[in-house]
Amino acid sequence: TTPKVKVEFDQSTGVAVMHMQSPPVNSLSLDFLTEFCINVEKLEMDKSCRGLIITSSQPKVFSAGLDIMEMYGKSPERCGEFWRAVQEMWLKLYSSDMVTIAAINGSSPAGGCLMSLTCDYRIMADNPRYSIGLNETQLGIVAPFWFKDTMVNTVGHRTTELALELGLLYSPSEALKVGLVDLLVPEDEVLTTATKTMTKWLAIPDHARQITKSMMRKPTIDKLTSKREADIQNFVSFITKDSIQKSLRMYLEMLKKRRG
Ligand code: CO8
Repeated sequence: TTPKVKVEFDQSTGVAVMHMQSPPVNSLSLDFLTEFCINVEKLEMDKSCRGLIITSSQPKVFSAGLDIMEMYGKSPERCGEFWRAVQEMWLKLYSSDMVTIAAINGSSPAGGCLMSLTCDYRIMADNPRYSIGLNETQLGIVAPFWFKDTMVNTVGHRTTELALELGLLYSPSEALKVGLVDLLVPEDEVLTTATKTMTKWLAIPDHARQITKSMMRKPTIDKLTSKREADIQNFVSFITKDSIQKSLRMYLEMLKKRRG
């Protein structure tokens, strides 16, 4: 089977580009997350790799977020395994010593938005057809505390409160305005701009930058690490409720209808 992520590592610059290539929409399935984490871990352990750019090979979509099919009609055991993999992705990226830049070349709802929020910097394609945000409430589900914390750390409390309660999906210009992304560029310049930006970040001594990053993020990381099992239990009991399964079914039907 084709790999779901493709990594290009440039030895001369120390920068890796990770292309998500899981058709059609890079949804974060258990398989995807497992492969993704193995690749991040490999790069993390390779001391010659100092920067990671995450982008999508799929047209129009960065990542559609968590694979809804992993949360629909699955056993509690499987749901727990899935959730542990979601936590792992977040822990690995949010605590990475590498400079991480999200090159957001398409829509990025929910888990896709979370993935980009773990990065040090976000560059998005200036295309009004794309959107980004934590839209969980629109599916009748609730973004967990560490999704919320990551968002608060990026855009502040009030913006997060509005965004999460309403399940807001922002256009690129709105996202820039609230600070959800850092820079908008024309679609065909997203990756080149990410590479240029990376050069600036890598001019800062690694050690000083890494300690600073850790100082900013450690309390948020420790909070999940210390509550990891409880968070899994909480997810499993929430997602397997009949009422929540019904919400997900309705959302899936809405997605299908919208296509026509
Ligand atoms: N999971 C599974 N399948 C998906 C997903 C997804 N997240 N997103 C899209 N698909 C499927 C579609 O159903 C469709 O399938 P099919 O071809 O069989 O009809 C196919 O992918 C292509 O989708 P579209 O035709 O919609 O493609 P577009 O290019 O028009 O749009 C979008 C792409 C914008 C990504 C659009 O598909 C979309 O909005 N998807 C839904 C995204 C979403 O709401 N994701 C939220 C997932 S929940 C999450 O990430 C965090 C959950 C936290 C859980 C907390 C509980 C306690």
